[in-house]
Amino acid sequence: MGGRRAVPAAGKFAAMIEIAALEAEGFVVLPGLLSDAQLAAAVRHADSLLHGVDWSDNDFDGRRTRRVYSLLSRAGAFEPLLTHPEVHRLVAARLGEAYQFGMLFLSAVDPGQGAQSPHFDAGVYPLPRDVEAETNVIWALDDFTVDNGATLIAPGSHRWPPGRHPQPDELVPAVMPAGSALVYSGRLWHAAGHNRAGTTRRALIGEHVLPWLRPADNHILATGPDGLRSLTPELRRLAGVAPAGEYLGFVGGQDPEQWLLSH
Ligand SMILES: O=C(O)CCC(=O)C(=O)O
Repeated sequence: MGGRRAVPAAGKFAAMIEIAALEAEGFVVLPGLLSDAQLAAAVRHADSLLHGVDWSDNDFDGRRTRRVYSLLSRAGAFEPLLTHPEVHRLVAARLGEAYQFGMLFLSAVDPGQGAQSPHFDAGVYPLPRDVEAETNVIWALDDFTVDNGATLIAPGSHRWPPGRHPQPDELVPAVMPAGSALVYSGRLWHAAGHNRAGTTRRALIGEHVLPWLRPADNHILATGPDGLRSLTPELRRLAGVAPAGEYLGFVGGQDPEQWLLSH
């Protein structure tokens, strides 16, 4: 009995440390969150989505990088990643209980892709730097190594003032095994690293943003009413169907969830 009671207490303590690290450093790595079966299924799903996809046509996304957006109608084996309770516990600790997906995409950084320009994801919003508008996750579908372009992060940079950019020696690679999650503040400066290896580095990247902001991806339009109806209530909420407040996000004067299920 005593041993059984110790496990949740230890788990709660570990969770508090992760939240404190996320607040203090702007990121936390959750190693090996996925089971072997979940990871293998996610990798298979990634490969099926990437089939026939061309490299991106711009420098930021990466001209040796393949990306797939609008994933919600084909979440498939990504669903356990998109709804992982360990990730959402951290996101809720930073954003509160109500939030939605922002940009959501699969990224395959192929050999020879140079490093991305450093940026912070919440830079798309004209908000003061000290507002935590997003808490995001990068799921490693392959081992993230120094050679294959592990995400470069500038620890503590979520607290930097406007206009302060990272110097090259302030960026460190977030090395982690496949199946791990890098959870980070939308204010943290980071970039995809240079892939000098001979293999592709795949990642599933999900932003979570405050419910009253316009998300980077228009999930409602991309998924459509039928697609939304076929999602679980949790994914529907994350798609942005849930109202952001009493008079924010209703449709036809109704709660959008009820509207969707009655039309
Ligand atoms: O692939 C990565 O490591 C990060 C990509 C990224 O930050 C982005 O494209 O916004």
